[in-house]
Amino acid sequence: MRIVVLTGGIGGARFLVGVRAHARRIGAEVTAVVNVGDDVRMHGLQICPDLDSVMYTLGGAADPERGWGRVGETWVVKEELAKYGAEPSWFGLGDKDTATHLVRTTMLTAGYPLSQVTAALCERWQPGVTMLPATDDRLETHVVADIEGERKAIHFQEWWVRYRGAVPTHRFVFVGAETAKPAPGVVEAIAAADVVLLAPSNPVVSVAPILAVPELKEAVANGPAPVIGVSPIINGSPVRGMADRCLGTLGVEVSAAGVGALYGARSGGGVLDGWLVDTTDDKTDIPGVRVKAAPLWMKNEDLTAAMVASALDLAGV
Ligand code: FO1
Repeated sequence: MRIVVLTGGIGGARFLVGVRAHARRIGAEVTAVVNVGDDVRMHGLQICPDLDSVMYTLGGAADPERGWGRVGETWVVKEELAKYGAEPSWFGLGDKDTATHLVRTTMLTAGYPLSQVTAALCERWQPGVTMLPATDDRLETHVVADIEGERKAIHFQEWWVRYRGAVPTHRFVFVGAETAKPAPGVVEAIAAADVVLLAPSNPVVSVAPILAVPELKEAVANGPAPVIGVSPIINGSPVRGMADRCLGTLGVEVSAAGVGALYGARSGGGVLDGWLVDTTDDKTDIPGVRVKAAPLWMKNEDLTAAMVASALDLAGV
């Protein structure tokens, strides 16, 4: 069996740990198509937070408490940059993490596309799934927000890390998405998949930028594989992160039903065939979508693998 997962950062990475565990049990292959909208250039280095969260988590090197970057991290580079007064000072690069950004930036500067750079980095981390960026092209999430009384478009990282999303926010823009092409292997993986899963990642700033790549969306929406989404909202609250702020900006209810309706049924121009919700949300009804309830708290690998089994069951594969 071939499983494709559209995913963002830490929530998606934890979901992928369960996907990998379940795939090993049933002998399936997994391809993760990862959001690049959070990517940013800082201090001359190309940072890919979601690719790195997935790679470090599956490679057993992620910091479980911070939720991003490397476990056992040190911060000498950050401290030294601060002593130079180098901006942005609100964004922290750990020393170990910096090595990843140096290798990535060197390879990108030498002309390798992000997909090949990611494959090279994964040789070290052996994530056990094929990791593909959604696109090799520039695609960045920008946020239109009021900053000190002035309406501006700022990079997603500035909105989230510097302002913690706590500024009047009007919309999210996926700069470059319209002309971006799916990275090599993405459309092929979706076309050959037995099931496509939407990880319980932020629907607005993790999954939406992936689906904003026109040929990628087309491959998912019109492909042969059933598409099953896993709700990132349990009983009215996001599993983690800022999905509530993002959904609020779009005027979408922070609920399993709200996010399911945002993705929409494939039959109605959306992407979903099935929507897996938590048992506390078992009354959820999305027109045109099969809804199933299962425990969705990803407390450990076994519980997460059980969630994945429920998603495959819903897909009928
Ligand atoms: N999150 C923070 O809250 N503060 C930081 O200084 C920060 C630095 C950082 C560096 C590399 C990286 O891969 C991620 C980093 N993050 C940081 C996490 C990141 O901002 C977001 O949580 C994700 O982009 C959302 O998935």
